[in-house]
Amino acid sequence: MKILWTLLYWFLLFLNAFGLACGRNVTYDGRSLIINGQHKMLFSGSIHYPRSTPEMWPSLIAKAKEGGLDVIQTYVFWNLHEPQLGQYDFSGRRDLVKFIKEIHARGLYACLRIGPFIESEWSYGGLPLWLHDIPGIVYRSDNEPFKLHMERFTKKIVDMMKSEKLYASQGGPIILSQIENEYKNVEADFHEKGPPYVRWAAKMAVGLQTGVPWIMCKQDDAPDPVINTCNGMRCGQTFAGPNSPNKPSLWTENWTSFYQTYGEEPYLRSAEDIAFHVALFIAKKGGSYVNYYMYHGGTNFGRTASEYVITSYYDEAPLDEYGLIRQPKWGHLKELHAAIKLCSKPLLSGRLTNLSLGGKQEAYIFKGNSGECAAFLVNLDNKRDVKVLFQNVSYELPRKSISILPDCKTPVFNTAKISTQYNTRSVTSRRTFDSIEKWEEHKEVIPSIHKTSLRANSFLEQMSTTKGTSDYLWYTFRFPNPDQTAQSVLNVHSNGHVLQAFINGDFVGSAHGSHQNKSLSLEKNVTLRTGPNYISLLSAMVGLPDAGAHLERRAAGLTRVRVHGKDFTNQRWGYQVGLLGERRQIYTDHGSSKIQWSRYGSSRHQRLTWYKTIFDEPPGNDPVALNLGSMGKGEAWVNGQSIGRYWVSFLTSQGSPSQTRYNVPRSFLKPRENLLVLLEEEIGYPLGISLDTISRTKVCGLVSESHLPPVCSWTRHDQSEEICQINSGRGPQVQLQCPPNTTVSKISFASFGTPFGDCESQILGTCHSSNSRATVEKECLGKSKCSIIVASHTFGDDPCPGIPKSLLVDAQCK
Ligand SMILES: *[C@@H]1O[C@H](CO)[C@@H](O)[C@H](O)[C@H]1NC(C)=O
Ligand SMILES: *[C@@H]1O[C@H](CO)[C@@H](O)[C@H](O)[C@H]1NC(C)=O
Ligand SMILES: *[C@@H]1O[C@H](CO)[C@@H](O)[C@H](O)[C@H]1NC(C)=O
Ligand SMILES: *[C@@H]1O[C@H](CO)[C@@H](O)[C@H](O)[C@H]1NC(C)=O
Ligand SMILES: *[C@@H]1O[C@H](CO)[C@@H](O)[C@H](O)[C@H]1NC(C)=O
Ligand SMILES: *[C@@H]1O[C@H](CO)[C@@H](O)[C@H](O)[C@H]1NC(C)=O
Ligand SMILES: *[C@H]1O[C@H](CO)[C@@H](O)[C@H](O)[C@H]1NC(C)=O
Repeated sequence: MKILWTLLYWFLLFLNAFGLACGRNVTYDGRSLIINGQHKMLFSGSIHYPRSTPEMWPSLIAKAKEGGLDVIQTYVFWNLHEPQLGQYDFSGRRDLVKFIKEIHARGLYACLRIGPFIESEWSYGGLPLWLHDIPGIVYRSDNEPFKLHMERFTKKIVDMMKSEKLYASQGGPIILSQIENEYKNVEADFHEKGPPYVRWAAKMAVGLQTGVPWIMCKQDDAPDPVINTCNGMRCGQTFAGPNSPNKPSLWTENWTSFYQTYGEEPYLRSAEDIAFHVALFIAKKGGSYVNYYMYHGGTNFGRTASEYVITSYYDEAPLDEYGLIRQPKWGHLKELHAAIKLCSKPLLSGRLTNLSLGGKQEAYIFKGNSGECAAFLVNLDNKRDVKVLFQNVSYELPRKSISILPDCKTPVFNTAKISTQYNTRSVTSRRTFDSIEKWEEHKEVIPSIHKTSLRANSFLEQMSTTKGTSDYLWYTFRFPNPDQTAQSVLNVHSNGHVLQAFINGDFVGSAHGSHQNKSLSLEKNVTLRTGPNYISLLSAMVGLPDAGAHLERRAAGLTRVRVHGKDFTNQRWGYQVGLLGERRQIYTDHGSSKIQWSRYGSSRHQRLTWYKTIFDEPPGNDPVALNLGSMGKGEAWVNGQSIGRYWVSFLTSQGSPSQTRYNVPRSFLKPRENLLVLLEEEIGYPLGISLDTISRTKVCGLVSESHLPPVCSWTRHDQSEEICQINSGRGPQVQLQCPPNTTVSKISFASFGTPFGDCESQILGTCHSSNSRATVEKECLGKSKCSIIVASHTFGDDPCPGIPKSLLVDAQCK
């Protein structure tokens, strides 16, 4: 008998060691995903591993977890992993396995969106450009060459995840994977080749036997057992629902903002609006999975951004480009998650009923079998705050808001009432480069036709000529002065994106398109000389296309050139792929040392100049950014690593650049003598560049007496988990929290009464408690966090009885 027990013990140990015993069965039904037999309400956030650095991953994931997320979602970036057919790269920022393991280490789940077409404002939508050269290929269609490579890469990734035991079925964190991406947007363009491709993709994916469900987003005909999911801003209103009663409602992209292109202002989506639509999706559509796209956007390093997309990606997300917590977005969503988690039981097992509470007011009630009850009270009226009666109790509902009642009685959260703190980004200039001794320059040679070796008799298409190795393609031509007149007209048309024209080495004009209209034309009066004239046209791309059907048919570069009315399009042009500085890797230590650099300003300014300087790392841990506000357009490298394209001269309708600060991750830096190299395409002023550090040390709270108290008081449940208990009794509070390792050093403003303003600017109102500042200082100065109950008794007595009051506090952390 004893031997039997011993054997059993060893057997169990063996199972455990191989991860079999802890494998989790992931299935689903009409209500939700089911993990290990349990229905789940899951909040998820997109964080794309190559848009930050491995050094940033642990803290990003930890902040996501603290913000109440259960799942981290990422795309897989095919062209990053297989830059050449069969040559794979999973190093550094490309280390997908390390990223997934980091998610696992923090106790979160992962959703792997393999695609492998991903769009994602990523160069070529993630497809490797070498696909273009495969004969007969049609991307994303029932096309054998494409399917062959798509299957090969998908299998490569799935096998990699399997061999590292990363699927939940193997004890790992991956609970979902995605095949294709928003295909319904383009399916009609593929006519009869579309539907069989969808069926093939689903079958191929399911055949890979991951043990976890597959999803297709925005694909209402996703074949069983693949789940169709919603992407968008307002799935609570727009989602037609799963295509089978046995599939749950999942929202895979809840856009927290929107990507930004050059010439555009950032898209601001308020925390209140996001929270409203998430709560509506859960209440009205029975949603059980919501993913924020993006939770952290990060940086499009190098040339990875797609057409006209700026280098900073979704900076407005709950974690900003630098990974700093953006308030109140992060905190308001954290409270929303906590409030919804308090409703988990009735939400996941209860029955849904609804009732009207007025013209534009509705209640959604979830009732469980053992008496659990949760309610969502919705005011769809955008203009009016209302009072509603629900189960004989009166509730105030601000305009366009949802109150969450985890017991059908007590509202713990309202989507329009922010009780979490605000914070703003502070920028400190750490280094300037304002003396000419600090800079050296190197002028790129403007090639004329006898310096180029590639020839063709009609215009070459840009992407298929550069093969994506450079943004730049030179078109060069030589012609005799047509009729001896000095004045002439140059006329150029291009499919995009940016054109610079030189005649006999002199700049004559430039033009660019935009995200809305990529094509451009240039018409310039030019002076010709007698004898041969040399025309050099530089066509630059600002990212490869990433969206729409038939990417393989897209064209960029020049389409027509006329001089003096005569068409020179179908003549023998010479080409140079890329710039000489790029070819010599002038931006690396090694490449730079082999270049003849000149003193800054040693000759007249020229378009296309390389600049070089060195700098020491700023002290501390705050994120670092380069302010390139004095430059025009180009690319910047720090110690050989590209921090991305910049384009400061393309102004928005408000007259400002779309982006002036460019993220320099600390991990790119060494303590001393970092090499900074810039390629300026236009005329820039490097002496105006500064190196800044970024912090969010200014915090602010604005809470009224009628606010709800914070959703949770967190109590330690066991060693690892904190649980949220409904906060009772203590009333509304202003809660301030400083960034790690800092404390409140100054109260810049404090008023309990009727202060005017918000966290940008503050003025005292007619009602003001003279004890406001002293009370707040006593509670907060020198502390890393503090909370003040918003009620008269906190401040001694009531400064204006009968008048609704609030507390506005603005503080500085140090
Ligand atoms: C997973 O769960 C489903 C449904 O509950 C069940 O039918 C199946 O046998 C389970 N599979 C494993 C491997 O436990
Ligand atoms: C309430 O439920 C009924 C019956 O299920 C449905 O027809 C109606 O559209 C729902 N109303 C709202 C506002 O969702
Ligand atoms: C509401 O009040 C009415 C009459 O006062 C009573 O009959 C009813 O049971 C109450 N309903 C609830 C849900 O308390
Ligand atoms: C796009 O720009 C080109 C060149 O400036 C112009 O000819 C064309 O009409 C524009 N197209 C649209 C749709 O605005
Ligand atoms: C070129 O010069 C002519 C005559 O001086 C003038 O009318 C025309 O507007 C000019 N065109 C451009 C594009 O500058
Ligand atoms: C906070 O200070 C500790 C101890 O000095 C240090 O180890 C840690 O890295 C600091 N954290 C941050 C976020 O700066
Ligand atoms: C996604 O979240 C935002 C808030 O971040 C919200 O405004 C939006 O409506 C949500 N999208 C959907 C489809 O619910």
